[in-house]
Amino acid sequence: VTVTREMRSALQTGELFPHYQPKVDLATGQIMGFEALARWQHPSRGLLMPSDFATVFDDPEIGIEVGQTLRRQIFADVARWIELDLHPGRVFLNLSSAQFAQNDLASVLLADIAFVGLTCDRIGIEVTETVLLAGNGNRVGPILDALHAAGIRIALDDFGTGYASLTHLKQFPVDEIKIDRSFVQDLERDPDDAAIVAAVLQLGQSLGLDVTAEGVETEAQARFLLMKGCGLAQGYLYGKPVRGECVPHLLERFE
Ligand code: G
Ligand code: G
Ligand code: NA
Ligand code: MN
Repeated sequence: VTVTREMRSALQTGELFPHYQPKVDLATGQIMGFEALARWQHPSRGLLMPSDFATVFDDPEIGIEVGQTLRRQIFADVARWIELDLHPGRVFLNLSSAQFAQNDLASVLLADIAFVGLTCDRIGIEVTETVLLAGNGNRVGPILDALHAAGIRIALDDFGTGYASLTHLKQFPVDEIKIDRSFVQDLERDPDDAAIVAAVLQLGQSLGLDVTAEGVETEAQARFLLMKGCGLAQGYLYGKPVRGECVPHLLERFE
């Protein structure tokens, strides 16, 4: 309750904003895009991470407004980078379950993209399996279908950690799966994790899906992933999430 009330004022004062973490092509190290991750510059508690305020994303009262505030900043940032002649690739935002309670989520999201002059080939969304399972009166499928048809790519986040059902990959217009960092972390020591990662990569290949490995921190992990055919990676080895202001500098290093 308190965090909801505090977030209401945070939305007015601009304390909630995105950071961006690069997604790279494992083979070349080139930046292929970013994931936008929420941060809250709290007036007394400092910079908060999503784990400190995760409840607001799914709060039925405020989740929709939180999502709107973040996505408008994200779209404006991406439009600015393109204006600067930079090539940010595709930028993914996370959608929460509460946001799918909004009937017209697809059309307002597409309108926000168009408002800043962006096209959908610049944008992707990430949803977890929990979001797919929540269903929201079967709104999730049609909304994802509409976004996908418009050219937005759909990534399934934290793959393998939830009530994973392979049916989701058939039932929803998924373009990409993201291997949760809990599987990547111990890749070198835990043969079970190594086997799971290899199996997910094979599944991705068979179904024609992009696969991103999350939480890549070491060269050894990167080598294993590359050897098993993983295309994309995200993690501290390539870059921590940074403020939007830092992204042009990051991109210029790679141009
Ligand atoms: O930034 P960090 O790695 O701590 O993020 C932790 C989790 O919070 C991630 O799983 C991410 O998907 C989620 N998250 C980050 N930003 C957002 C957001 O804007 N909306 C939603 N729904 N989840 C987010
Ligand atoms: O929930 P999601 O998987 O989208 O969130 C990613 C979270 O993981 C963020 O909080 C981000 O800051 C964190 N993160 C990103 N890269 C790494 C990494 O290489 N190692 C660790 N330990 N955490 C990471
Ligand atoms: Na995510
Ligand atoms: Mn993730």
